[in-house]
Amino acid sequence: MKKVVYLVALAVLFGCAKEEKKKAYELDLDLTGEMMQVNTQTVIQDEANANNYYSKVDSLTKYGYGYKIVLPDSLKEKNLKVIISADVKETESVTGEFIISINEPNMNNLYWGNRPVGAQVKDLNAWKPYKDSIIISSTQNPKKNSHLYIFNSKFSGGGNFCVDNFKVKIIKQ
Ligand SMILES: [Ca+2]
Repeated sequence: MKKVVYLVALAVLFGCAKEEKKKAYELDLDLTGEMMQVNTQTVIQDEANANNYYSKVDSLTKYGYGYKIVLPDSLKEKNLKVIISADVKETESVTGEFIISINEPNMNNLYWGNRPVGAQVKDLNAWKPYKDSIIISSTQNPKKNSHLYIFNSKFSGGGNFCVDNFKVKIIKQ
């Protein structure tokens, strides 16, 4: 039976303008004691709505907004299902993706996975709801000092990859 052990669904790109701005620009803001925001420099104000903020990257910026999560021991050596949901928009090429990795403090990769949004999103210049998941096996999630990183990226192609309302849920299988 699946058991939801860890809900880190964050609406950090939601909310009122004042609150959003504060959160968006406080680097490494530790929201729960167990997670931080990463790549907050990619968060910009929405041209169409001054109350809204979202993450925008191109193939030069590469690394977009996301989360660094301290993996508790209770989740190590377990199969984890990581569920990602967001609103996404591509402007020229649908090459954006979500990256999921587990890293030791020296950034040695214990796990690396990706989910290209092109599998679901075909249209350009329109915000689309996106949801996908990835399974990390227990062997890829060893009992070591580690963090789980989840962020968006664009490594190739023209234009911008935009992400809003980025939420993550981790389920122990
Ligand atoms: Ca937003």
